[in-house]
Amino acid sequence: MGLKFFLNGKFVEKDDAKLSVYDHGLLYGDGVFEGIRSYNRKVFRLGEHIDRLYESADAIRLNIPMSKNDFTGKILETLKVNDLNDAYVRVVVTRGVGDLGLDPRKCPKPTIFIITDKIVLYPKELYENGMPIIIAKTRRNHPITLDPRIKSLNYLNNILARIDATDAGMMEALMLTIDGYVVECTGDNIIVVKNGKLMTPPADIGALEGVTLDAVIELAKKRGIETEYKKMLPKEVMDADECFLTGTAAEIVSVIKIDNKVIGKGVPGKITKTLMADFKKLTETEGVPY
Ligand code: PXG
Repeated sequence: MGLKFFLNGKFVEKDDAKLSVYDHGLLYGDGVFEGIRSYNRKVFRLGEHIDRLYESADAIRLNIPMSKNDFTGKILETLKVNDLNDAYVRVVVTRGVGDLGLDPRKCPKPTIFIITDKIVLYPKELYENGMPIIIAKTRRNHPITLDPRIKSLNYLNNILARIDATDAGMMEALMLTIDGYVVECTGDNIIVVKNGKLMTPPADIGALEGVTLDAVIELAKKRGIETEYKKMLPKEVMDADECFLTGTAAEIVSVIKIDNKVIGKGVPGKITKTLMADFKKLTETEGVPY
């Protein structure tokens, strides 16, 4: 039996989950999305993802015609219908079908769909040995043009940086702000460890406020590790003792090299490995069941 997805109020087979070419999500990237994971039939931080979805929608003045409660219920139902124990959930709300002009007022009804499937971001050995990355040539969108805190369907900025990584033979790229500060990778937040302290760039310089990042910061605090939101230039990140990325899809992955600079000892660091284990335990214990 194939996968069934929620699309505009109904469950449809994967092959029948089709959209209009007049959908503004497709024509203009006019919409928002979330990527969520479930572990052992429990959805990790579902409330946080739902909140961020509605905040992203608000930020583009898209009114989701469903309550947060109903939306949450539909996500859980989609996971149940597909009988998935460990899944990746992609939730998308677009401006909907309109005409061939930008005007969002021509789109009377948002398109809503929920996909539940599997996702593997990086190969297993990268989780064990760490990952080399590059600094992308493509700079992060400036918050006054398109705020990266909005998880919009307009991901070309990230995709161009991801192409920079591929061109360099790498899996991931670190993005900088226009004025050269480290912000985040193409689909992950970045954390560095220096002298036992955790540091991550503040979201207001142009990063997504990551759900995984928040969880890791909580875990670090529980262990008495000091944490700080800090604007950092690439040199400070490259001189760190440890570095790792966090994201729903990636979970936690160690960074062992940035451009030609080896980070720390060139292997996943002690605090990184501790937090990886803490995070794994957290995903196994908390979550919304279905
Ligand atoms: N920054 C960006 C730009 C992201 O897109 C994160 C950070 C991490 O946030 P969370 O809340 O997930 O910890 C993301 C989210 C993919 C993929 O296919 C990546 C994300 C979401 C969905 C899919 O690589 N990253």
